Amino acid sequence: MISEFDETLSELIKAEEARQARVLRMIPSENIVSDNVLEALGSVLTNKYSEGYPGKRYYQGQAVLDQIERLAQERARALFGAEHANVQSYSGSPANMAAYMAVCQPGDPIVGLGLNSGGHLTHGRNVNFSGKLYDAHAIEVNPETELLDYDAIEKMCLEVRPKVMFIGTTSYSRAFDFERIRAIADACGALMIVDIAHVAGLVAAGAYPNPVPYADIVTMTTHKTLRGPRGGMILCREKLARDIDRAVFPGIQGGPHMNQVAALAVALKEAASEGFKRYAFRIVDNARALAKALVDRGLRIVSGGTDCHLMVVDLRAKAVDGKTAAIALEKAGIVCNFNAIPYDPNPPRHPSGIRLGTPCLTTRGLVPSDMTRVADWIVGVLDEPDNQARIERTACEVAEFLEKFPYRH
Ligand code: DSN
Repeated sequence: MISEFDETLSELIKAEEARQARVLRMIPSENIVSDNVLEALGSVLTNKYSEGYPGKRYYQGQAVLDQIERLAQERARALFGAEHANVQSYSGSPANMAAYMAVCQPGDPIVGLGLNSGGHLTHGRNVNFSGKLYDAHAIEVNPETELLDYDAIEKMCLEVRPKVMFIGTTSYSRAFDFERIRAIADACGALMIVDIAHVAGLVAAGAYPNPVPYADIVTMTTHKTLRGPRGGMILCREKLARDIDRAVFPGIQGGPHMNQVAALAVALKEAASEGFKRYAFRIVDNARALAKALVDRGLRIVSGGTDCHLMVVDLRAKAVDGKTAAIALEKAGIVCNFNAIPYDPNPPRHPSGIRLGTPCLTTRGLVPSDMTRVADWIVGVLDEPDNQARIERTACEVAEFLEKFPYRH
């Protein structure tokens, strides 16, 4: 027991669990895993090396681990309707790196969503391997609508002739038109890779469009809306299976973390349940209810709303920048990100927005009718970010409110 062996660390873990339980966790990329997922993560599977793939390993002693990895692969294929699944990626960035490595050479042209338009560092940002190794071109949302303009994307892709279109979001809150993206990819001779890290659980449940029928490769993290362990996963068509597998191992990684693979198998079983479907739809209902409540209280949601679990809120009407707001909100028991808005006039360290998400709140058990209360707390803090008495009162109210929602399941 850690509590007997290392009191210092034990107290720190307990303190973090208590912190997570007493605040509204609204960072959209976070969630709360089930105790079953935690149990698999903490199992003896962490003791074993398994470089290679089931039936083709470089270490002996794989009889059980081969079965575990095959189980995760089968569940992944069934859940998303994919031809092939690689479940070994350590997380989302290595999964994306493997997707590029499987089909691109350094210097190849690629297109991906710009960071302020909702993309991720690995979608071609200049400070990331994807922007350094490849000739990256950023897709930006329309400045008026803040939506993707598929005609403009097609025009750009016909000029750039990318090897891959790398489509995905960390803060674009609207559904992608995957059929249209496939048509653009075909028109310009590109491969279509979709990163569903944020929305994987929603896709699995049918609460968000599934790109698998259209895309050549689909990557994801497994710990966001999918509610699994921290990790990554890649789905692809059979004809790319060998290239993807070789890119993951030996291309990028050594031995897979088999405790993580087993925990993913647990999460995939959970995600195939009827209860998870209801949960995923409730995440979206909660996000829509929250967006409406914030708009009713005078805030602007980038792009006008949400089709998923997250939204970026433009704070310029409140005369508080995103970072100042995020710090004040955390003190009030509401934890979120500061985030740029598209074409943000303010610098990245003090951007104009915050990013809010509903996965953790939904996992706790909050429903759409709770969102007006959440919005009242948020807007109260944004109105008076320097009012310490109000902030402290809000933190107490939030903690008291959350006592009736269990943290561990
Ligand atoms: N860190 C993730 C997020 O917060 O969106 C992306 O990798």
